[in-house]
Amino acid sequence: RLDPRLEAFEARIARGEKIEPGDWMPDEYRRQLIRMISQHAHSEYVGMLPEGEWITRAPSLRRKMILMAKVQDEAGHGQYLYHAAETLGATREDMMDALLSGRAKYSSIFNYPSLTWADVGMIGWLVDGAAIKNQTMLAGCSYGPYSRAMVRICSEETFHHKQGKEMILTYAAGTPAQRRMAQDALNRWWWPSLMMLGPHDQDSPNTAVLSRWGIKLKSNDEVRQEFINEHVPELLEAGLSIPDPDLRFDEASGNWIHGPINWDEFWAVVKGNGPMNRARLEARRFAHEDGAWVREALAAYGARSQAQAAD
Ligand code: FAQ
Repeated sequence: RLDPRLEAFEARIARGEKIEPGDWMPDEYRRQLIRMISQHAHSEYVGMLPEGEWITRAPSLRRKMILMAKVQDEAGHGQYLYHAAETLGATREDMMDALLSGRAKYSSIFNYPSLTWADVGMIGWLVDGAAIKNQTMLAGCSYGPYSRAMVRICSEETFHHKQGKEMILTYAAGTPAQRRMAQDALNRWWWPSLMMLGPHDQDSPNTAVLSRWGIKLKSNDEVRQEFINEHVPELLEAGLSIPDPDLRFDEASGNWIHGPINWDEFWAVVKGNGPMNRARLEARRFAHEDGAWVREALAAYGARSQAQAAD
């Protein structure tokens, strides 16, 4: 017989209720959420780096202001997500230690270099585009704090997506050099963007339990298909070509069908051997050490405020 607490928990999820921090939940539900939310937080945090590198080199003040706001948003998303993981009992120190020691995973996509200014636009269009598809689904997930964080994050990322698309559409209709730059960025970011949505469903060990408990409402392949169906026609409309010779439209299903994904490359990146894995972790370690005085000052201020309040 099922544990009655588990039955009640599953009945709540079936009714569409949100599970909140103090509520009873199976250990595996908690473990899966901490795994996913902390990986997601790390992704936002590391995700500041590929674009952040371009802030000082933005081609106009307007583009610089937009980029600064976007990178700052990613930092904010990391904060909401670390807090959401804390509601499940994870500590900030453990999560940070896991990231900086290389134990934790974060999204494969941020281990690719941003070689030209057009990469900033392509990250906004493709990477935010893929992230929004995945996160709109997660906004409906069964864990309250994660689902609410996703609502806010998705609305901010919608702006990120629009500015990236606007930038690439401008360059795709620009001078031959701008068009080449946009196409080159697409050539490099297309396949990693498909990979970022996770392995094919048959190779996705976590999907079954995540779906059972209403955390994942769509599978990796379903979200990837949605992403492709939205973005392929728009990229083609912009006059760009997609670096997939097997890509075709299937009339029967209404889907764009992609060619084989290089999963060996994906797993190499996930295991720490992508082009930028080492540089990304070094940059985060440096920032963490460089920011030690801020954490000390905040702790001292907190202790003094508490002591004053107690007087
Ligand atoms: N990279 O069983 P599954 C953003 C791992 S935010 C690295 O299918 P699951 C915003 C996976 O962890 C982007 N590892 O896993 C932004 C698992 O290993 P584990 C991040 C990956 O959880 C935009 C193993 O493979 N978004 O971009 C990846 O059911 C622009 C087996 O995989 C989120 O984190 C990957 N791409 O499905 C910021 C959203 N994919 O942990 C700046 C929340 C899979 O068992 C600029 N996460 N793995 O050792 C999710 O929705 C899910 O975790 C998936 C993976 C869909 C990513």
